[in-house]
Amino acid sequence: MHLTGLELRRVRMPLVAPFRTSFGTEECREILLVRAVSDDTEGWAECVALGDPKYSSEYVDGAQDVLTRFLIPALAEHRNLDATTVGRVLDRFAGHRMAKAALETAVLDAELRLRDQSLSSALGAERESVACGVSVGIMDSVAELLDSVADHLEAGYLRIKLKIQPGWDVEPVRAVRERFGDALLLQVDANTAYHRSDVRHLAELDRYGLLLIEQPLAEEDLLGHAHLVRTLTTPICLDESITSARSAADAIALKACDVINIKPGRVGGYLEARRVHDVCVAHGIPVWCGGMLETGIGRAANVALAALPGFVLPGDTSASNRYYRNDITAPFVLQDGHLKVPTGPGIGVEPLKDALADVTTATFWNPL
Ligand code: OSB
Ligand code: MG
Repeated sequence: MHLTGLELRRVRMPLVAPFRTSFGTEECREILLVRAVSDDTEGWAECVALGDPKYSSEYVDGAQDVLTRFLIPALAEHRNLDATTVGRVLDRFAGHRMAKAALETAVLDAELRLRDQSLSSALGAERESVACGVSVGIMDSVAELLDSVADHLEAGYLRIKLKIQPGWDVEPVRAVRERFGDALLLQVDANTAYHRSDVRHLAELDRYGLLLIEQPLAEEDLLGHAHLVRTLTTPICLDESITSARSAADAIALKACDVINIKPGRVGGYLEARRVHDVCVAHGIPVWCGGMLETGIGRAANVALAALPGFVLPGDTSASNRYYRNDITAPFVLQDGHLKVPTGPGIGVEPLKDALADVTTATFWNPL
């Protein structure tokens, strides 16, 4: 495929409610979109980097900078581009996986549209819909949290994930269990907020029958997580620590996790995300699809990935209205706790022209 250029587009979208985690509060999503343009078609992707380098070292202005100065110019040397070639060309640059993922995915979307193939079928998906959970932020009070969880269960979500941090962990978990009962699928996510010295405190969560504890310790602390796996009865899930199929294989070999959260942006794209999935399936490690508060563009691709057979737990693939009043694609709507996997070519959705224009703050055209 001959690409004529790549457009970088900045959009700004207010969340329906502030989303608080152990690393900060997100009120408005600053997003970078990539559009790959060829003579015959175009492809879209969403870069999942957040505004600040707190969840990971990447941040949206940094992603835009590395794309503009290094990653896109590197593609200009190549006449004939497909997603696999993009991945190989970008490999010579260290890190910046979220920026690389966006570029590769935009090209992949365009390539699949030319072939008239859906992303879900290209990845080897087997399901027509995916089971959805919801990630519930830290709140000012337990009463407020219980109201929020009740609303999400009313909407049909099949699993609840509570964000936790020191001072907001055992008490909210206990209260949610007490109010909603033992049958509720419940898990927690610490986003690295704890230390090895907190092991005995974390073990207090064992009595609440959680599906898993996500990323309690630092990104680099595989041995600390391995100690937790041996010490706690609750399964340990890694998010931030898993940056590639190789790091997934290492974490599994070190017995540093029982479950893995796969986020395509974090591992450098959907092709690598499938390799992480395959490694996990080969080792009997259950996986689920994480989220980064995506618009419909990123969500469409995540839902396709979540339809692969190894995704045996409900994902953070919530409906559009959990995040945004007006999504930039046709909204993803929850049906019996599930989202439908798009079946059209590529990611299967396109931005709505007016909705996109309303939230766009800048566009940059990079000819190839
Ligand atoms: O750790 O999974 C996380 C959102 C932003 C950054 C990191 C995380 C999250 C979420 C929300 O938990 C997932 C979503 O609903 O998109
Ligand atoms: Mg997480």
